Amino acid sequence: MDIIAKLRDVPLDELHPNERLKVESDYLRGTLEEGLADRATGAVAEDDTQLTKFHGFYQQDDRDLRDERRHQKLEPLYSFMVRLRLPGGLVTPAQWQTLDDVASRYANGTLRITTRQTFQYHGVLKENLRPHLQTIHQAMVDTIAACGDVNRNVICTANPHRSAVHRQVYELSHRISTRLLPSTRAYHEIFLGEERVAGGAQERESKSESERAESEAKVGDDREPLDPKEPLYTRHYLPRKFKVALAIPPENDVDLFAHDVGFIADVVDGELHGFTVCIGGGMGMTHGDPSTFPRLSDPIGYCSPEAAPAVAEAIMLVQRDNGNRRDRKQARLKYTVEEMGLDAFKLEVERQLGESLAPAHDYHFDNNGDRLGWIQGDDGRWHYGLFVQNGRIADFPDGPQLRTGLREIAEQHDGDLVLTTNQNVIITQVEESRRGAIDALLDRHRLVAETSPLRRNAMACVAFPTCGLAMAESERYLPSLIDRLDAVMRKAGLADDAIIVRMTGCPNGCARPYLAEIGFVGKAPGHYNLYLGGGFSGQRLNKLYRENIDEATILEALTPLIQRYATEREDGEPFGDFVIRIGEINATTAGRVFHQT
Ligand code: SRM
Ligand code: SF4
Repeated sequence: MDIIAKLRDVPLDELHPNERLKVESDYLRGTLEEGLADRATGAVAEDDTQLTKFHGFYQQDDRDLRDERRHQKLEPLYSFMVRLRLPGGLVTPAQWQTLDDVASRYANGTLRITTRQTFQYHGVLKENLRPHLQTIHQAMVDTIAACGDVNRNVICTANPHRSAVHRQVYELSHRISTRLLPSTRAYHEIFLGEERVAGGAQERESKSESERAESEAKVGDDREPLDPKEPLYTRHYLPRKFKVALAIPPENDVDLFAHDVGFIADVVDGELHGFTVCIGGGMGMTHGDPSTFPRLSDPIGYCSPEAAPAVAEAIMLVQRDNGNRRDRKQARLKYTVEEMGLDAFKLEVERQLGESLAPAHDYHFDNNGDRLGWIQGDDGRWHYGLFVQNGRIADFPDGPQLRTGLREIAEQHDGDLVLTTNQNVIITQVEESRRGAIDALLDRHRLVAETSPLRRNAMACVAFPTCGLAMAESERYLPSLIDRLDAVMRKAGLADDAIIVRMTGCPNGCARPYLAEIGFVGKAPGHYNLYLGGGFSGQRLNKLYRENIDEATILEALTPLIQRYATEREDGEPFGDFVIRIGEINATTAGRVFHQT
C-alpha cells in the first residue's frame, strides 16, 4: 500500500510531529519567506528549522559562546551551516574559485569537506543565505536535498578521470541524484527569486529537461503519480534521510555498507557489467538505547548499469511507504529491513520495479582508504590525492595554507578537483609535463606535511562548536590525540603502519566510527566510548571495548594492545582482525547484536 493510502485514516497527531510539518509545509515552503525577512532575530521560525534542512542548510548557534550570550541576555549567536549537493564530489576549477570566494564573503572563511564527498560552510548569517545560494547557483551548484527526509548527496568511488569505469559510475551518481530530486520549486522561489505560478504548475514543470528525461526513463511504470506536485515523495516526503553510495572494488572508499543503498560495481576485463545491490546500512544510534544500532547493508540482487537509477528509486519508494513515521529513532531503512525482513523488502522492491533482480554477484574489497600522492589514470594523465586533516580547508597558522594553495591550483590548473568521502581532495588530469608545476605549488603552500599513516587514515566529524548534537569534541581534538597515539606507534616500531581511527562527538556516527578499527564516540566533554575490531575494508562493525573514558585511560587501554600487535600479529593482519583473534573483543556479526559483548 502506498503512503497516501496508508495514512489516509491516520490522524497526523499519532505520527511524529515532523510528519505534520512536512504535510502542512506547502511543499517545503512553510513561513521561510517571512522568516528570512525578519531582521529582529538571526533565527528562522522553530518549525521552519526542520524545513531548511530539505533545502540544504541547518540553523546552528556557536556553542562556545552559548553561556556567555545567555549571561548577557542575548539570543544565541545564530548562523547556518550550508551543505552542497555535489554528486560524486567533482568540482571544476572555475566552480572551486566561486566556492572559495563564497567562503570569505558569506561564511566563516573555511570550506569543510564532509564524509559524504561534498562541502559544508559554517557561520552563514541569515541575511547572507540568499546571496550565498544565488552565487553558487551561478556556478551550477545547489544545496537542494543536501539534508532532510529525502535522498541525500549520492557518493561514489572518487575520481571519474581515473578510468572509463570510474567515469561511468560517476555519471550514474548524477543520474541517481537527479532522478531522486524532489519536484517542489520552493528552493527556486525562496532563495533564487523565481516567481511562483498559481496552481502548482511550476511543480509539475520543475525538473530541467535532462531531469525530466531521467524521470521518464523510469522502468515499467505507467501509473498516475500519487501526488502530481511531488510525484516521487508526495507531501509526506520520506520518514527519514536516505543515502546512496556506489563503489568500485577493490576500493571501498565510500564505506559502501554504511548506506541505505549501495551499488557494488561488477567490472569484468575493464568493463562495467552491472552492480550488486545492497540495502539496509546506517551508522547512527543513541547511547543507552539498545533498540538503536549501526547496521551494515546486505546484498539483495544484481542489476544492469542502465537499471540502477530505477532500482534506487524502487528501494526509496518501498522505504517511503513502509518506514516508521511515528518514531524517528526507528525510521531509517535499516530498521524497516529488520522489521519487514530482507526477503519481504526485496519482494516489495521487485513489485515496484515490475521485475525481479538477478542474484547478487561476488565482490572483493581490500581497503576503505584513499589513494594519496600521485597515481596514473588509464589515459596516462596523473592525479594527486592530497590529505586534508579532517576535511577542513583553511590557512593554518604555521601549517598548511590549504585554502590559498588549493585556490592557486584551481586558478593555474585546468583539471577538476574531486572531493573524497575520506575528507580528502584529488587534483586530477595532470599532464606529465605539468606535474612539476603542481608539486611546486604543493610545496610552496606546505600542503604536503609529513604525516603518519595513522593520521592519514583518521577521520573526525565536525562536532563543537557548530554541531548542536555534539557531546564531546571531535575535529578540534582528534589531531592532538593522534599525536599521542603516533608516539605509542613509534615506540612499538609501527610508525609506518596504518590503523583506521575515527572519532565522532556523539553516537550519530557522522565519521562512520563503528567501521573503524579504533573508534571513539563522544559521551561527555573529554570522555569517549572506545570501540575496537572494525574491518580494514569497511566490511565489519566494531564493538564497545571501554565506556566513557578520558584521554589518559584511552592511552592506558590502547598502549598494551598496540605493543602486542607489533610483536604478535600475523603477516599482513590488520589491527581490527588482530584484537578479535587474540580474544580481546568479539567480532560483531550483525547490527542487531552490536550491543552484545
Ligand atoms: Fe551527520 C546529523 C554532520 C555524515 C549520521 N550530521 C548531523 C548534523 C546535521 C547535526 C544536526 O542534526 O544538528 C551535523 C552537522 C554538524 C556541523 O556543524 O557541520 C552532521 N554528518 C555531518 C558531516 C558534516 C560530518 C563530517 O564531519 O563530515 C557529514 C555530512 C555528510 C554530507 O555531506 O551529507 C555527516 N552523518 C553522516 C554520516 C556518514 C555517512 O552518511 O556516510 C552518518 C552515518 C550514516 C547514517 O546516516 O546512518 C551521519 N548525522 C547522522 C545522524 C544519525 C542518523 C541516523 O538515522 O541514525 C544525525 C542525527 C539525525 O539525523 O537525527 C546527523
Ligand atoms: Fe554532530 Fe554527532 Fe554528527 Fe559529530 S557525529 S557531527 S557530534 S551529529
